[in-house]
Amino acid sequence: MAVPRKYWVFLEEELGLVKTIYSDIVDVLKTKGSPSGTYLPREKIEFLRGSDFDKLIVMDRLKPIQIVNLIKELRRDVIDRVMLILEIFAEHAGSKEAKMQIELARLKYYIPLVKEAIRYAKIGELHGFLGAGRYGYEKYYLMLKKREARVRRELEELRRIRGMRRMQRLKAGFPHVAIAGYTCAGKTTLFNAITGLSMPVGPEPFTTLSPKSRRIVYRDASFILTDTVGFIRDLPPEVIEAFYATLEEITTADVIVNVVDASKPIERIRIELETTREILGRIGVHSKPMVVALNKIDLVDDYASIVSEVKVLLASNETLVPVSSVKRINIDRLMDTVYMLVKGGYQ
Ligand SMILES: Nc1nc2c(ncn2[C@@H]2O[C@H](COP(=O)(O)OP(=O)(O)OP(=O)(O)O)[C@@H](O)[C@H]2O)c(=O)[nH]1
Ligand SMILES: [Mg+2]
Repeated sequence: MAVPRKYWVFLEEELGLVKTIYSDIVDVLKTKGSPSGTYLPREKIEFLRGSDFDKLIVMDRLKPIQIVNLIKELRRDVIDRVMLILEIFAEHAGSKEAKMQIELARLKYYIPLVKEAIRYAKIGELHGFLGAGRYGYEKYYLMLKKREARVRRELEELRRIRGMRRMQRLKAGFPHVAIAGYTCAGKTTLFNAITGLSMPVGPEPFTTLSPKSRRIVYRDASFILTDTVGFIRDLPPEVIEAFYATLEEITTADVIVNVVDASKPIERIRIELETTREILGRIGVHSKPMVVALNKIDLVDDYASIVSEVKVLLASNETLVPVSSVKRINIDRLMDTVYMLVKGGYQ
């Protein structure tokens, strides 16, 4: 695994991503990360050539030419951070829609790679590359393009159905509350605590890929609560595009509950808040009423100081409620805040 300088401070999180799929990490190579044709400097490549490993994972977004060059140089499998995230998503995709969303994201990322491979006339040099097998890259490329068009059409259809369901909910007059936030913050645990359901939760990233909605009655308000897919730093645009139908559940929400993990250092909390805001901005969500659910408060020793530190990070449309979804601390207070915001928008 090669980690560029910009991610050294996030080494734990990056390792966590890799370990979700690959349990046996032989070595962690720190590198500057360069725009050169092979991304890694010559001496690192020489070092890797003589090392014993099956696959190199570069925790950066590489250009297609860089991936192809690395595969050629090392004669081993090479994937980058985007491909890794797509693998994790693929592993966790349960619903048909999630599977197709992942496939589209993968196709969008792989097609330029195959195109690059075609430019290498000597195809035999790219050993086992992208499973092209006996087809040859030209045929493979055409097949991928066709498949992309088909998946896109099918997803459009699913998106239309999802949109219709959403319209029905709107017509029925139910406001919509979406639970969003960084991956592993505890969104599904909170969703379960509120709804009484037991959707899968877990310490590994991207446990939830299909949004789940449930009608909630709280005091005299009825609203639809939706759990959504988690965010991460540098989430590839291909993933955002492929998951747009899912993320639309957030764009059409009246209120957003942004779940934040209070047990992380304040600098990480700041980055996660920013990441969530940035991704929300990218899908067109700006200054909606938002409750910041500062979750996992049961793990925090100095409750008062973490709350005051997070408070200063908030924007004017954001209200803070410290909670523990596991220990069910302050869930009522969170619901009261959501209730007020929902009522505020619907009177
Ligand atoms: N101690 C503690 N652990 C929590 C709390 N809420 C969630 N967790 C744990 O945090 C981990 C992630 O929880 P999830 O609910 O799966 O998180 P998520 O945000 O839905 O994650 P993704 O769907 O993967 O994006 C799990 O191991 C939970 O048990 C909490 O309030 N306190
Ligand atoms: Mg989840």
